[in-house]
Amino acid sequence: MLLEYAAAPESRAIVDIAPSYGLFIGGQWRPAAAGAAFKTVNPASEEVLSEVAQGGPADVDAAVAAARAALPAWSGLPGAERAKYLFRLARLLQEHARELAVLESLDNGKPIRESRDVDLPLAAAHFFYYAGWADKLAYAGFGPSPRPVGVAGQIIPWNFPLLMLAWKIAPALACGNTVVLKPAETTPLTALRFAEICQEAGLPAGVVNIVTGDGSTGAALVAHAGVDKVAFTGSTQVGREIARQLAGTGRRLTLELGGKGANIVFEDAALDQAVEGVVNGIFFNQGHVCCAGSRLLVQESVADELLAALRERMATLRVGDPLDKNTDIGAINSAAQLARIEELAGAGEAEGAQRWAPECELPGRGYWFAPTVFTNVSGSHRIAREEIFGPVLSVLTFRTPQEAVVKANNTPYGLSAGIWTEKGSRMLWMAQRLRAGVIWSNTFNKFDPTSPFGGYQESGFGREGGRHGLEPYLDV
Ligand code: TXE
Repeated sequence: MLLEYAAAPESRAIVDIAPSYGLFIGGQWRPAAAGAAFKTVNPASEEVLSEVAQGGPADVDAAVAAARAALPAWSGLPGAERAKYLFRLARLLQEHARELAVLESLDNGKPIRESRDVDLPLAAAHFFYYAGWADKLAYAGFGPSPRPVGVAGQIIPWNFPLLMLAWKIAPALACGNTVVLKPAETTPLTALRFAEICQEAGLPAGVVNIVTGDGSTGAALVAHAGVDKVAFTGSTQVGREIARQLAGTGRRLTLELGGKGANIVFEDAALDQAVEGVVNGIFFNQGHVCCAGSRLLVQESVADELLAALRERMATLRVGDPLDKNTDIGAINSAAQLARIEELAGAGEAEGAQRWAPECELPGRGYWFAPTVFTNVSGSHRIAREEIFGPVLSVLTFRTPQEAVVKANNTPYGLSAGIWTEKGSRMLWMAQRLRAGVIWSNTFNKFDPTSPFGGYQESGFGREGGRHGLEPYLDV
C-alpha cells in the first residue's frame, strides 16, 4: 500500500506499507512457523493497514537461537565498533523520521505533531546517547570490564511503539547484548520498519530480532530459558505475572508498569503555565502515558480559578485526524482500550464524581474519547486510584503542602509527579517526600535520554535512560 498523506503536506511523506509482514529472525524475513497472522488496524478509521505474522513458541525459539548465535561476535566487538552501528541506526532514524512519524500515527492513532516532534527525535536521541556509552563502559562505574548479560527478551507496549523500542534496544546493544523484541499487537509497524533499517545499517544478522504477536508470544519469550534478561513495559497485571514466572530462575528482570501521577498546583504557581502543564500532563498522547499527570491536586484557594481556566483551555483542544498537524488529541489506540476508558469513566460517575467534557464532534469511525475532567473526586474513587490510560483527569484539592504529599502518595503506584510553585524551597521539600521515580517542577512530560526513568512500588523496578539504564544490561 503506497500512501501519500495530503493531510501532512509539510512532510510529503510516502509510507509504503506491505500487505503482509513476516518475522525478522537472524537477519531474514520469514512467516510464522504455524502460519498464523493477525491484522493491525488504523484506530482512526478502523481500516486494516497490514497483516502481520503471529509468532509462536517455535518462532521465539528460532529468534532466541539466532540472538545467541550472534552474541559472541557482537559482544566481542570493541565498544567503538558497536558504537558505529548505533550511530548509524540513530542517523537512519533521523533520515527516515518523516516516514516513521506518519507510520506511527497511522498504526497508533497519535497526532502527527507528537510523533514528528517527540517520538522520532527522542528515539534517535536514545541511539545517539547510548552509542556514546558503548566504548566507555569501563568508566561507567561497573568495574573495569563489565560484561553483557547475554540475550535480552524485550516486550513493549503500544503507546510509544518506536520510542519504547529505542529505550530497550539502544542500551542493550551498546552493552554488547543481543535482542529479541516483541512489539505490541496493535502497533507492530514501526518495529518492522526498524528491522529493515537494521538491514540498511548492515547490523550483523541475529543482533536484533523482531517477533510480532500477542500476549502469548510475549509469554513464550519470557518462558524461554535461553533469554538471560527480560525487560517489560506494560500493564501492572502482566508485569506481576512475569515476575512470578521468573522468580527462582536466576534470570534478570526489569519492569516499567503503570502509574497514577499527581500534578500538584500550589496557589503561588504561575496559573496560566500550570494550566498548560496540566493539559500536557493528561492529554498528551491521548493520556496513553504511564507517567501521565492523571490526578490534578490543586490548592483549595485557587481551585475555582484554575478549573475555570482549564475548562476554557480544554474547549480549544482539537480531537480528530491524527495526520492533521492541527490535531491535539488523536484516536484511542484500540477498541479494547476505549472500552477500558469508558468503563472507568462510567465508574467515576457512578461513584458520585462530576464529569465534564467540552462539546466536541468526534469522527464517526474509529476510536475516540473527548478530553474529560472529573471534579468532586475522593481518594477512594476508582478514578483516583486506577490507571485509566486515556484523556481523563481526576481533580482533588488540598490545603497544605503536608496534605498534598499525603494525597499524592496515596496510590499503589510511584512513577511520576509534577509540582507547580514559584517557591524553590517548597519544590525541594515536596520532591523529597513524594514517592515517585520522576518528579518535574513547573513542567511535565519532559524526557531526555540522559535522565533515568522508572518507578517505585507497583510502577515497577529498574531504570531506563541515563547511566542507570546500562545497569540492567551489564554483569559487573
Ligand atoms: O497491556 P499489556 P494492555 C496499562 C494501561 C492499559 C493496561 C492494559 O493501564 O490500560 O495496561 O493495556 C504483552 N506475557 N499499560 O492490555 O497486556 C503485550 O502483547 C508477556 C501501561 O495493552 O500489559 C504487549 O506487547 N507479554 C503501560 C505488552 O505486553 C505479554 C503500557 C503490553 O500489553 C503478556 C501499556 C504475557 N502474559 C499498558 N500479556 C505502561 N507502563 O506504559 C501481554 N503481553
